[in-house]
Amino acid sequence: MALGAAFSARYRGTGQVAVCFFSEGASNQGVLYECLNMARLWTMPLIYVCENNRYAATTPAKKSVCTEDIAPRAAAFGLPWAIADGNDVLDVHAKTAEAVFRARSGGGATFIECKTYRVEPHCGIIPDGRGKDEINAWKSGNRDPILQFERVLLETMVLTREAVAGIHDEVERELGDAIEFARSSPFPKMEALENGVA
Ligand SMILES: Cc1ncc(C[n+]2csc(CCOP(=O)(O)OP(=O)(O)O)c2C)c(N)n1
Ligand SMILES: [Mg+2]
Repeated sequence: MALGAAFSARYRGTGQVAVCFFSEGASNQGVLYECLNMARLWTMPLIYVCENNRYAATTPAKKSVCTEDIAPRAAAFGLPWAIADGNDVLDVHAKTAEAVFRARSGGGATFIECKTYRVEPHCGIIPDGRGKDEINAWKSGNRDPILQFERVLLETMVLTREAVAGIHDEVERELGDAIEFARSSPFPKMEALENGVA
C-alpha cells in the first residue's frame, strides 16, 4: 500500500513521501522484499520504518529474526538504511529528516530501523510470557521516549517545569475528552461497515 501511495505521490508530483510502519515480525514476510525491489527500481519517495520492538505478538525476536539488525538487509536492494534509537525522539527525527530530504529530492526510498521495545502486549487478549523485570526496565523513565525527551527539553532549558506540567495536563484533558466522546457516542450502524472501502 505504501509503495502504491508513493507511486501516486510521484505521479501527481505532490512532493509527498509515503511512510510505512511495520515491526520485526513483519520484516520476515517475503512481500517486504518484493516491495524493496520495486521501491529501488522506481526510485520511490518512500520511507520504510521497521519498529524493532523485540517481539512479534508473543514470539521473541531471538527466535524469529536471524540477525540482530534488520536494516542492513536493505543494502541488498541498493537502498540507503539507518538504525535509530527508537526511544530517542531526536535521533528518530534526525534520521527521518534525512530520509524525507532524500525522497523529496528524487533520491528514492530509505529503510530506517528503530530499536525499541513494546511494553504492552501485542493486543490485550494474548497471554504474555515476558518477565516483569524486563518490562519494568523499559517502562522506567530512563527509557520511556516521552520522559526521555522531556528531560532533554528541561536540561536544555527549552521548557520550564511549569510548561511541562501544563502539557501533561492538556494531554490528560484531551485524552479524557476523547474517551468520554467515544463512550457517549452511539454504535455505528451496520451500513457504515463498508464506508471508505473501495
Ligand atoms: C500475513 C500475515 N501473517 C500472519 C499474521 C498473524 N499475525 C498478526 S500479528 C503477528 C505478529 C507480528 O509481529 P510484529 O511485526 O513484530 O508486530 P508487533 O507484534 O511488534 O506489533 C502475526 C504473525 C498476519 N496478521 N498477517
Ligand atoms: Mg514486533
